[in-house]
Amino acid sequence: DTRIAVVTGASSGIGEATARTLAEQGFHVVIGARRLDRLEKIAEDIGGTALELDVTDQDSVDAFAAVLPRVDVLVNNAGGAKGLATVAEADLDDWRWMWETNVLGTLRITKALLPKLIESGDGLVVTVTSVAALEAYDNGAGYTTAKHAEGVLHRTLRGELLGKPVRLTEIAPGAVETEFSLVRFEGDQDRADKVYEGITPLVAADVADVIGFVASRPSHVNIDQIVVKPRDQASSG
Ligand code: NJP
Repeated sequence: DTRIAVVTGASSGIGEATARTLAEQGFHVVIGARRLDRLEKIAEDIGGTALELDVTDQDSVDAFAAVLPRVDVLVNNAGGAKGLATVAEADLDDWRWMWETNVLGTLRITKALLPKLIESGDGLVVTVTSVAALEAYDNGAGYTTAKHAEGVLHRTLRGELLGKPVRLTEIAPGAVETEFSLVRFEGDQDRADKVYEGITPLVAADVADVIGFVASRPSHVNIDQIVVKPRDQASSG
């Protein structure tokens, strides 16, 4: 039986690269995101299945989960950031978007697919958090708090599933050149480019390689957490 890997947020960046890597490893990959046109092109390329998915919408998550016959791997990758602001000037709409997408989005899809991951007999949940899940930095609290919460959600599940046939790995990337910064700054390319000043960022395939490594370990091996950063990216405290 072909093993099925689900990758959320696979219409670009790390998710797209991960879908390609897992397809090369022999998984049938089901890719979900809001931009179905992009997904369909990627699915055609990799021989996978494209399904519309909005992780902030429970009906969308339920419809997505309902059509999956089995799930062996779930990559919780859908996410992102909006804005940069001090706590004093926090934009509540930006915070709401980040919490809905990164925290409740990951909760919704994980909850919906958990029974199938357990049923698989050898399930794997990979959650793409961030170095922002491990650190605090000025102007970043909307994103860092959301990514911390997503990380704690994932690590809690790791404890709760002990004794069940599901492995859980958190991947915490540093700066990766994707559409992430464009989304954060709402299409402002100049601001997005400044993020990478002084460092050579990772590319999406660097992170996908790590996820591919995790997915190809034997079923008794759990890799709890991997932090992957550009060589010259400092810790931010
Ligand atoms: O960014 P991007 P990345 N429902 O913008 C999707 C984390 N990370 O690959 O829905 C479903 O290219 C969106 O698809 P669409 C980051 O927090 C990154 O860098 O079609 N999907 C797109 O496919 C995130 O968790 C960096 O717009 C939704 C994807 O998410 C993960 O890496 C650093 C959605 C985002 O792809 C992948 O981000 C770091 C929704 N409601 C952590 N909303 C970095 N790049 O530097 C968005 O530490 N998506």
